[in-house]
Parts: sequence; C-alpha cells; structure tokens
Amino acid sequence: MTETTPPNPRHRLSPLTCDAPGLRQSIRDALVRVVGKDPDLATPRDWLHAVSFAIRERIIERRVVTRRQFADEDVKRVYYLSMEYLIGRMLEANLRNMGILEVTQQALQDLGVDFREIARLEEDAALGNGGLGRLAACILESMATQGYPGYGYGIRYEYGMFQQHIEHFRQVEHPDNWLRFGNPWEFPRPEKTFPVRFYGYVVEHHQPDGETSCNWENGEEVLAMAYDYPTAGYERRNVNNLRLWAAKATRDFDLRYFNEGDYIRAVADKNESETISMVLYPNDATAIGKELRLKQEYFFVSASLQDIIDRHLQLEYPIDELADKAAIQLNDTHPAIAVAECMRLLLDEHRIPWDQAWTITRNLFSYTNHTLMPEALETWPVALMERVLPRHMGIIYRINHEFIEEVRHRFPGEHEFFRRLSIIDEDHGRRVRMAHLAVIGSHRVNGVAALHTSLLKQTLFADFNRVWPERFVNVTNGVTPRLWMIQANPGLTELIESRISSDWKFDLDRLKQFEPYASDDATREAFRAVKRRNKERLAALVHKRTGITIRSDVMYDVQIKRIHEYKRQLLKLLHVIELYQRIRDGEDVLPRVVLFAGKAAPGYQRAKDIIAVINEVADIVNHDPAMGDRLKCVFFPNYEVSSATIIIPAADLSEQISTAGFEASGTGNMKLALNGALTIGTLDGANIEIRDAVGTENIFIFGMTADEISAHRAQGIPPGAHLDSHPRLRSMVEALRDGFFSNGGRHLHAEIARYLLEEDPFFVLADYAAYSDACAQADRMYQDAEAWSEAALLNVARMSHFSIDRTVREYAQNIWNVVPEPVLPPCPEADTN
Ligand code: RUG
Repeated sequence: MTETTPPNPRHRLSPLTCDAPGLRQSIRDALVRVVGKDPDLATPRDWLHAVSFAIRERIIERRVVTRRQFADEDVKRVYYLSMEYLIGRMLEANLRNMGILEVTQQALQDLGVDFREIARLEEDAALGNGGLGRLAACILESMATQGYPGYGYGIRYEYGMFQQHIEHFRQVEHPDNWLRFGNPWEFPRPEKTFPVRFYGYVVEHHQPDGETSCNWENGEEVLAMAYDYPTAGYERRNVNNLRLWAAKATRDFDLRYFNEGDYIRAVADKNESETISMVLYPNDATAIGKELRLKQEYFFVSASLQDIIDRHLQLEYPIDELADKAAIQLNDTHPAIAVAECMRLLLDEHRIPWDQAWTITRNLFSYTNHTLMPEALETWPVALMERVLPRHMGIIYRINHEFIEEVRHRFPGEHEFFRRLSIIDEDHGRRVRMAHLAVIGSHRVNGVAALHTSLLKQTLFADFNRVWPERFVNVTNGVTPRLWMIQANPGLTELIESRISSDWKFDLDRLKQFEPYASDDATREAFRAVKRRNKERLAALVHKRTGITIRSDVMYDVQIKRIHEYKRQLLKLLHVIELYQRIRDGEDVLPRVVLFAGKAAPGYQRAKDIIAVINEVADIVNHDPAMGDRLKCVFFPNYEVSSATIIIPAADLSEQISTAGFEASGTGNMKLALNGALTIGTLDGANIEIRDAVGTENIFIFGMTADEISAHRAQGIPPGAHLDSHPRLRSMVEALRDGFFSNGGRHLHAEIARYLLEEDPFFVLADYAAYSDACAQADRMYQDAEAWSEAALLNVARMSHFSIDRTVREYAQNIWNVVPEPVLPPCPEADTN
C-alpha cells in the first residue's frame, strides 16, 4: 500500500464536513439554491442533481489541495492524450472513491430519498467506443489512487457514443445527448481558452544563422475552451483532473460577418466551428479518414499542448526542461499529430532551434499501439494534410528527411527498407502514416499484451524494431478493481472481505491470500449464493430491457464487446444453433442463457447484419416450446459501462473467442475473470496471460494459434471444407442458409451463410469443431458445482496481475520516469485541527 504523509499546512482548506448532518444540509441547500426547487416538489432527477452538486463542492476542494501539493513538490507530470474516455456514471464512483458513499446514502435516506433510484437516472458519460476509451478512464482513476500527478486531456463531445435501439431485430442508432440535463461534474474554465488554427499558408523567413523561421498565417481559428472533470482516487483524497476541450467560435471571426451585416452567416459559421467537438466518431478499430476527424484530432492536441507548455512556464521552469518535467502518452495514433504540433510550438512560438526541439519532443512523447489491423491504422492523404495543417506537413517532411538520413547512414543501400520506414506512404496515393510519425517521435512504444507486443515487433513495426529495438516495450492492460469489483460486485467484495484483510483494494496482489478459500466448502457455497443474487439482478434488468424472462439457476454464458467479425460473435451464434438443434433432437443439454451485447459501428454493414441475425435466431429459440426453458438467447441492447457492471458479476462463462492474432489485449476478459467467470477463449491478446495466471485447468482454451492462423491462411483452404469437421456443422449452416431462423430477413441469413462458406476471413468454420469441444468441456465442469466454484474462485484470487494499478506502475517506471507523490490521508477532517 502507498504511504500517507502528514498534511502540509499550505494544503489546508476548511473542508466541508462529510458527516450525515453536514451532507444533508448541503444536499437540501443545493436543491434550493442551485437546482432551484422546493424540496416538496423535487423530482428524483432534481435530487440527483442536488446530491451531485453537494459532492462536487467536496471533490473540488480535494482537487485544489492535490494541485497545491503537486505545485509545491516540484513534481514531474504525466499527460494522457486520448480521443476517448468511457467513464460511465460518475456519482457512485466519486462517492465510493471519496470514501463517503455510505454516509451520503444515509443523508439521502434521512431526506426520504432512495439513493439507488436516483443514481439510476444519471446518464453514462460514453465519450468512447469500447476498450480503448475505458482503459483511458481506468488509467486516470488509478493515477489518482496511487498519487501520480496525472492529467487526462480529451474532447468534450456534445454527443457521445450513440444509443443503440433494437427495432425489428436491427440496430438503430439514436443520438446520445448526454448533456441535455446539464452536468454537475464539470467545471467550465472560460479563462482556459486557446486558439487553434486550420488551413492558411506558411511564410518562411530566412535567418542570418542559416535557419528558417516560419509563420503560419491566415486560415480559420477556432477556440478550445476547457471543461474540468475532477477524478477522485480511491479513499486517498487525491483528486486529479481530466480536461476536455469544447470548440467555440472566435470573437474576431463572428465580428467579421457582424460588421458586414450578415447576422445569419455569422451564426451559421459559428455553429460550423463548434461542430468540431459535436460528436464522437462511433468507429472502433477502423480509421475514418474524414476531414472533420483530422480537425478533431488536431484541435484537442493543439489546445492540450498549449496548456501543458503554459503550465510549465507558469511554474517558472525553463522551456528546454519540458521533457524533464512532463511525460506525454499518446493513446493510439489518434493524437499522433502532437509530435508535429509540439515541434511547431517549440520552433515557431518559443524559438528553440530544430535539434534541441527534436530532442525535447522525443523525450516527451511515448505511444501506445492498440491494434495490428491495417484498417485501423490511420493515414491521411498528403494533399489533405497540406491544406488543413500546412505548417505541420512541412515539419513532418523535415522529421522524415532527417530520420531517413539517419537510417541511410546506418543501413546503407537498403532502399526498400527506407521506403517501408518512411512517414510518407508513396504506394497508396501519398499518405501520411500516423503510426510512423508516432514511433519516430516517441522514446517508447508499447503494445498492450505480451502477444500483441511481440507481434508488433515481428510484423507492423518489424522495420522500426530493427532500427531501435530498445524502443518497444510491453505494458499489459489492466482494469480498476474499484469499479469492476467493489462497485459492480458488492456480494463478492463482502465475501472476500470476510476472509482476508481489505488491503487488496489498493494492492490487488493481496488477493492471492484468498486462494486457499477456493477449496473451502463454505466459501464455495457463499460464492454460489452471490452469483445467484447477481443473476437475479441481471435477469430483472434483461426483463425490463427486452421483455425476455430468463432463469437464474442456469449457466450464464456471455459475449459482451463491440460487434466485429474478428471477435466472432458468429462462432457463438453457431453454437446456439447447435444447442437448439440438439434439444430439438431430444438430447439432454445443459440449460443455459446465452447473452450477447455490443454496438456495431453505424457504417459497418456486416456487423449490423450480425446483430440482426442474432436477434432473429434468438426470437425463434426463445419462442420454441421444445426448448422448455433450457436455452434462452438474449441480445442485450445499448451495452454501456453501467450495464456492464450488472452483466459481468452474473456471468459464469466469458466468451473471448477472437481469431488469434487480432485482439490486441481485451479488458472484458479481465473484468469477467476477476468476477469469477471462467474464460472460454483462443490464445489471443491477454487471454494467454490470463491462462498463465489462473492455470490451464481453470480456463477453456481452444482453436488455432496466431501462427496456425497465418499458416492456414497461406494454405488457402476453402472454408466449406470444414463442414464435416463437426457432425452438425453442415446442418447448422444449411439451416441458416435456408432461412430456418429468418423472420423476414431470409436474404440476410442466406448471405451470412454464403459469407461463412465462401469467405470466412476470420476462420469461424475452421475453429468451430474445437470451439464446440471446449464448450462441451465447460458444460461438463459446470455440472460439478464444487469443481466449477473452485475454478471460479481461483480465477478471482489469481487476477492480481490484471489490476490497472500494476499497469500504471509499469508505465510510470519504464516509460514516464515518474514517481508517485505521497498520497493525502483518507480522512477529510484530518487536516482541519
Ligand atoms: O481492440 C483493442 C482491444 O483489444 C484492447 O484491449 C483495447 C485497449 O487496449 O483497445 C482496443 N482498440 C483498438 N480500440 N481501438 C483500437 C484501434 O484504434
């Protein structure tokens, strides 16, 4: 556990009390004075806002103290640049981390308000697509918990991830207007506003010393205005900051048209500038290639870097010490333009010579890669970049030139090698490869699981690995136990707490002490009781959302993640069809609920078709009396953080069945195993490390390895050749093809069957027999309740490696070179005397 220190007198405030009477008073005051409601007339949402405003006052106090501490201690700061933060609801997480959840619940109860009822009304802050955005949120929470001076930077999208409705079996997207009721957790900072320029041209001035200085002139300017979201560390009083930028039209810009008397044009143009932060692109693992996306990326990067440099200078540090006092992590290539922007600011605004600016930039940045998939790798047409960011294009040319000169010197004559390394891809109509810019401009590049990092070094970055082998490191992802265990699974948390001391909440390594209880009968029985209650909670939610009734005394088999071909929801769906046919044939099959959840990118037709087919198959299965309640198939709509906290604790079997070599890491696999679900999975991403941690006997591994997949692809075996590898596979695919499960979507089913038989790019049919065997193995173990519970408890106890706190410590030690600050003591009253 991290040490605490006595408070420095300068950090003292006169904190608001956090006892029940004090909170009660604050909540009532906020209801009247901030929300503007008479308590007699207040709605549940009014109470939600009142309690949020009361807690907001307390969280910001702690933020002020933390900021003063960092300023006094001369710390090195970490800046996390991410286009996405999948935060979820903030009230309960903030209360829990601040250590005042129970007392606030008490205060509300005294006021006649049910905490659970109002907490449910909070919108999920869904400013992210999936794993990448959720990882960013976990990293911020962990930095605050462990006392790292960490700041998140991103975009305050007006509209977050779309709301998924299922209409006539299909996904329909509805806008996520998450700010429509206001947001008590944000602090607008109009004084923190930076200009961001687009378009225009570059004017060069030749200096007497031979250097050329550049001015980027004209074009359009947009203002980036800061909104701060304090992020509380777990029971440690440290509160870090997430700063999100919103686009605002510049005043000058408005005035130009107002003066010309064109009021409508001025307002319309104002709206156009503000579209930059309007909406999150709902694509996961696919590059979008739209001009607006490039503008979003540059917009938040430029504002963040201007802010970072401003803070550095305000603290009176010399500009050339920037990389000693700050570390900047690029979350994927989305913020990679930061490398060129940092150079621009140092060269043009701070007049630092090129070589020195380049040394600072490289020492400052590091880059996390989250995918090997070619379609996810961002490249921008040179022509677009020259038009939108002309100065940056010039800088990128020079970075590239100097880099190629360096490698030419080290590897003379290897022209093909230089071409492959170049930032400019000359083969596909001249494009800027953002991953290359990120690698060249960073001192460390990391993958997010051991297999992923090793594949990165062998494939995508093999050439760079030859140039700078020391640059590539692995940092396996993790998840925060505060949200994904303590909040999501109070029953299991209580069970663990009744057996071992509570230190594990800060130091998941201590969870190992729980391991001996896996063989204790009473603990296993208690575990089953917890799981059962969690299933009842999920069954109620499923009924509310879908109208489907599910039993809570059967296996819950879940596949919850974005819908994508490589994640192979179709593999699970084929298994549902197999079970369906076997029950119809009179076989005795283990009763189960199969639950799918996840969104498809709106432009990704195949993924949307997969959702429709799942829903149509589910409809037939769920209405067939022959199933006799032995098989239910549910597509749970609008999967988001808050629903994940209900689904995950109820799961028995965790489907992690991507085609080996395609899932960089996965983090759902970690959350589910931590909650005592057994994984059925391929040797992909972090599944391999999960297997090593939990033991091969406590996980169901199947299917081709990444190497075998490559070899299989090379052999070019037609997918249909696998139909006889399993006794039922042919009839299952034929049932799909012939529209047995279709409900108006016959053509769609035939197309999915054709796709499997003729294309099957992710080897669903090739892996099916092995998958079906692994499912049967899982079923056999499940029938032995004691054996299953033991394996489940061993999964829980052996998940310490997958704590986000370990992940953050590895970044801190191996990449950022920062140390945690002593954390402030947990009791708010401790420094008031
Ligand atoms: O697909 C990956 C997951 O495997 C991974 O766990 C997660 C966090 O590292 O990132 C996901 N990801 C990758 N999201 N977007 C991308 C490509 O930009």
